[in-house]
Amino acid sequence: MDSTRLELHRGDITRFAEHDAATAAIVNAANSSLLGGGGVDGAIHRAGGPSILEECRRLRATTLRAGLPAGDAVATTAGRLPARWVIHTVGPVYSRDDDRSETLASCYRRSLEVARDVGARTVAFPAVSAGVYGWPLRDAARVAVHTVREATGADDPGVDVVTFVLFGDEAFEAFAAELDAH
Ligand code: AR6
Repeated sequence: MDSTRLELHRGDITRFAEHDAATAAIVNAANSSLLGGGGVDGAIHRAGGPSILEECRRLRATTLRAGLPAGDAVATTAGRLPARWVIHTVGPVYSRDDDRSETLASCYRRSLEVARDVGARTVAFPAVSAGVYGWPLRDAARVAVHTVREATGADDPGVDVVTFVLFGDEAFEAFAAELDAH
């Protein structure tokens, strides 16, 4: 098949609906507890309803007793969201002194692997780590676009469409510039 299409969308990821919700995954910028928070995480749990949190609690009681490490990803149901799965990933907290961009890249790679494992055809990403976790937008966009391009450029790209869903003009412009740059 053709390679994965990369798209941009401005808006709220909880309202972003793919044509076919039955094969759509939405990525959550979560924290290691998986038990909720602010930003995208809060919005996803509010809009998706309690079933997502229930499943996160089950994961914490079974396979993820120590929580989900930064750079990793795990899927749950999407509750009432217009998607079939939420893929929770944990971005690194930005640090000026310590280059954590490999961990940020891993969030995108692992989320795409999980998407492929569950059978998702489309994946919507927020700008992981670019909010509460303080990552400068332009650099967050660079890591996101570069990593997704690289991870989907192989013979078996796995998913058909990856959409970066950006909240606000600054984030949208940063991702648009990065996509145009290559
Ligand atoms: N749709 C799309 N993008 C959004 C939305 C939304 N509804 N809400 C915020 N953004 P953040 P992080 C943007 O803080 O930096 C939580 O408390 C936002 O403007 O959600 O990875 C978690 O529980 C920013 O560009 O995630 C963790 O503790 C981007 O999404 C922590 O925050 C990411 O911002 C994770 O911090």
